[in-house]
Amino acid sequence: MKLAICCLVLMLTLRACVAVSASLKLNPKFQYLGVGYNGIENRYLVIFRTGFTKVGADMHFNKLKSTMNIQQGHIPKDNPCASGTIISELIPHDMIYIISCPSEQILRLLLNDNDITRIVQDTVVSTQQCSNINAYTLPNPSSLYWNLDRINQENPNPVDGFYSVLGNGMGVDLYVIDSGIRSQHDEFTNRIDSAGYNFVDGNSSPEDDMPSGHGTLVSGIAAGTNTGVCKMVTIIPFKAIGADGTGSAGDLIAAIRKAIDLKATRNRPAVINISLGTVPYAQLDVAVKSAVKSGIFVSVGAGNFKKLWAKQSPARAPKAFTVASVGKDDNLSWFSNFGAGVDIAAPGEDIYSASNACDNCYTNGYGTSYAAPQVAGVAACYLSVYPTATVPQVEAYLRNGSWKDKIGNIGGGVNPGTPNRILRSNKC
Ligand SMILES: [Ca+2]
Ligand SMILES: [Ca+2]
Repeated sequence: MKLAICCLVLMLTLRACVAVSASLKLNPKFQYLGVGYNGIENRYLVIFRTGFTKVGADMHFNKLKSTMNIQQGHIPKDNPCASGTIISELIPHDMIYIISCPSEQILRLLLNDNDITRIVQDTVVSTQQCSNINAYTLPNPSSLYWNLDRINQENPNPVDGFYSVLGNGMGVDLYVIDSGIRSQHDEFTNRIDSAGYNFVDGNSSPEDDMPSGHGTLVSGIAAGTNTGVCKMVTIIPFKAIGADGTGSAGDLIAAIRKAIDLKATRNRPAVINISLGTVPYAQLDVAVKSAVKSGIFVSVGAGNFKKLWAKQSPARAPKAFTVASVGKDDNLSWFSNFGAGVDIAAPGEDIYSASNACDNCYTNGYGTSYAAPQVAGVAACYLSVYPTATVPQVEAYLRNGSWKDKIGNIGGGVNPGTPNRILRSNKC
């Protein structure tokens, strides 16, 4: 019984519109939009040949009006077939017009007209929708997650308890080159890839044994399920810092080179986060340049010495995306490096994230180390929506989409040259 009612409804619907025959759809001058193209039924653009004149178009219209009894004027958006066939005025620059509700006979007549090159079904135009934005209600108390709360909204106060980000990170690799990771922590369940490596000890177990858990904190900020910016990205931990909190430029370079190799074999979009620094060191800058050349976006903390970005590597590397720190008032942090080589700023004070003390332990930290992974997270999430984006495209997305002119203590000789941009997570 239900089936019968359904068929009756379908028949009534079909009778209300003018069907287009299969043979007409095969006409090379006729472009009927297929499934998925949002074509508008009974509405077509008629395109005159190049060089056709407005006088010729008027003669064409007069012929249609007199011989086919077609009206010319405005085509109503709703129920256009209620008024029979209507043609619009000429759109002179493009030498096209719109026809609504033509019969098959009229369409064939137009297709046989040598002054008409093509008839294309009209298509629905809609406003730009942010269909790839993922929205999250922050856990209680949301004040712990102030950084996530801030970067999805224009102003820092008041934050609203919600976080949102373009993309989710699925299919993207995030290389965290740091002190390793507490791999069993709740924030990372099923998202740490076995390609991780320990460059300090030369084995494939990059567990975080540094007392402050720097790498675990950084990973949780970029990618933690609750504390992270990009919640479904794949984490590849590269341990280049030992338990004493130091490592070598050589190990850091080796880690960057391994990420480049893995990017090529895994063939997935990739981001590197480096929340580490050393003296200006050309070989390290070259390695970053190679990573960017291979298509990897590289986010680097600007450093915490209240000095120019150029005083350390790899923050000074031109190809690095160098991240300064701001606090809850949007001011550049008292410790943050600054200057024209900074690409963007992100929250870097009192940032809550996973601790390596236990599988459900948390802690918080201050430093550009904790600002950079937020940028890495936004970049990784963006790449999950646009997996073929180049590094310059990711950089342009971050720069152009940023919250601009929010940092109060820039300009007038204060923190000279620093661009006034704060990371935005939900630009689409
Ligand atoms: Ca918010
Ligand atoms: Ca840069």
